[in-house]
This record gives sequence, structure tokens and C-alpha cells, in this order.
Amino acid sequence: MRLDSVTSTQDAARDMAIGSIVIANHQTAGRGRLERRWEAPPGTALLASFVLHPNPLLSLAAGVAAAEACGEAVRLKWPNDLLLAGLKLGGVLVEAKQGKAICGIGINLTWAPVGAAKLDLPADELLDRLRERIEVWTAAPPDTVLDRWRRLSATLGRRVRLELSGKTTEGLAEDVGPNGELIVDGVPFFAGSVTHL
Ligand code: BT5
Repeated sequence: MRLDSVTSTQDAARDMAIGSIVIANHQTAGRGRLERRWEAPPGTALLASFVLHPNPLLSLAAGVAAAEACGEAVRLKWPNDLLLAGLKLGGVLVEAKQGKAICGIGINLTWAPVGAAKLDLPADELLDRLRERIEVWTAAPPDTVLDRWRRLSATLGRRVRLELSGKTTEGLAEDVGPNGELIVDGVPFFAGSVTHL
């Protein structure tokens, strides 16, 4: 469903059936994780929510799908940032609702905030690629998703700072575990904000 203005495509998708996709031209209250805002002036970004079956690796699978849809130069920062030349190009937000997972993806096209990146691709072409890649990666076996995520990762093998509930950890991002958790100096983290050091 294509809408002009919504609070968030996540809200518009909430009561829809699995398989639905909501696209909006503008969000008045686009959101990221942890109550953060997602900003995009009208008509400048791909703003989409996919209603999918819940799956613990969905956030990583959607990141892989979005990175492949965007093109070869795009890399992933744990857990869900799309990076182009090291700058944030887009993000993934998965919210679980009564047996459904609402997977929101925002990708900057003709505008980006200062210090972020944008992609030179028509919105419709990107959406077509994204739908196809989401279908492939949400059906892929967990090990295949994890292996592909590892290969697209800009995080693994780097020193990182991880902030979670006011607590900060620094160390080497060694791997992702079977549920997509980031392993820093042997310790698994299931949530948090990562800075590449
Ligand atoms: C994300 O959150 O990266 C997930 C973003 C998901 C957005 C999509 S748009 C369609 C769907 N509907 C929604 O309401 N949301 C989803 P997080 O990792 O928390 O990053 C948020 C942070 O990114 C903000 O605090 C800003 O610092 C930064 N940011 C905001 N807008 C941005 C943009 N357009 N490009 C790059 N960075 C941005």
C-alpha cells in the first residue's frame, strides 16, 4: 500500500496481514530504535514497512536484504545500519506485534542529514530489488543469513564501543552468535549502540 503522509509506516502496517508492504512519501514521526527519530523530508527516501513472520534473525536478514538491494558498496554495522563509504545510508527497525514482525527500512535517496550518506537510485527500482531480496533472505536458513551478514559486515574484526542502558563496553567485535548477538571480547550483546573505534 502506497500512502502519502503517515506518522510512521510502522504504525500504518501494524494491523495489516503478513505479506503486506506499506510505503510512504513522508513520515511525521518516523522512528529508529530506542525512541530515536528517523528524519527524511517528503519524497527524499525509501520508507517501507514489511509485515513478516517473526524470526529471531529477521533484523540481520533484513539488513542483508537491504544491503544487497542497495548495491555492492554497502556494508552493515551491527545490528542494523546500512553504511556507504562508512556513513549511515539507512537503517532497519523490527517491531514484534501479535504473531507478526513489522520490519521497517529507511534508505536515504535524494537527501541525507549532515554526516550521513544517500544512494543514487530511483525509489521504485530500489523497492523492487528490496522486495525480491527480502523474500529470499527471510526464507534462507539461519546459518546462510549469518554467513552472508558476516561477509557484508563493517563491524566484525574492529574495535568497538558498545553502549547499553548507560553502560559502556569497549573491545574487539569478534563474531555474531546464532541469534544475531554481537560477541565483544567473548561476551554476547543482544542489544545496544555500536561505535566503530
Ligand atoms: C535505525 O534506527 O537506523 C532504524 C531506522 C528505521 C527507519 C524506517 S523508515 C520506515 C520505517 N518507519 C519508521 O518509523 N521507521 C522505519 P537507529 O539505529 O536507532 O538510528 C536512529 C539514528 O539515526 C537517529 O538517532 C539519528 O542519529 C540517525 N538518523 C536519523 N535519520 C537519519 C537519516 N535519514 N539518515 C541517517 N541517519 C539518520
